[in-house]
Amino acid sequence: MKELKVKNSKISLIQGDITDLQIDVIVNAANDRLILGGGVAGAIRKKGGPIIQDECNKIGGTFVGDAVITTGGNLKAKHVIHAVGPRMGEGDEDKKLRSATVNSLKLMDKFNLKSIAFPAISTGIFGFPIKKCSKIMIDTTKEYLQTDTQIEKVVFCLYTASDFEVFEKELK
Ligand code: AR6
Repeated sequence: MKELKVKNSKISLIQGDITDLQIDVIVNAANDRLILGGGVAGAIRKKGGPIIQDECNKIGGTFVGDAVITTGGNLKAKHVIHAVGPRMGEGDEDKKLRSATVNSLKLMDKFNLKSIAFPAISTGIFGFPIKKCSKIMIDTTKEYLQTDTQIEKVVFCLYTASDFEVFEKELK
């Protein structure tokens, strides 16, 4: 299944590069210092331009499990939400991944934004297992969309075909 309706919203899956999406918000798999390194962050830095890192520097950093918002710079997306996922091995990883997902969705409602695309947070450089990530991120999103939200669309954008399959199985 590539799409699931939850109350008034929709969850969908797509395979590809998240920085190519035309959507209100794309999510960066960030670190707590908000320094854009490799992976998704590197792609955002390259395509979005230096203004995104500049705004991150002004914010300065945040805790693991939190999320902050900046402009999308030159990206097609209007904004980037920087969600700080856990590094595998630091402890309390599941709770922190759930929190990074919820706090991103809360920012959407705070700023009255309608559509958001997430990567598989923490599953690259930070080493979190993809299957567990798919369960945590999808369950958390379903629960959030059951509440009183004005988010219309949540996309999970998976980079590889195998990661896409894992999310597809979990959404069923
Ligand atoms: N579009 C969609 N997904 C992607 C893309 C892309 N362009 N590029 C990679 N992925 P990662 P993390 C997938 O490493 O593990 C950085 O240095 C990738 O295959 O981006 O949370 C930051 O600055 C993987 O499944 O994020 C942090 O310090 C997923 O996105 C740190 O890495 C997340 O991989 C964050 O590590």
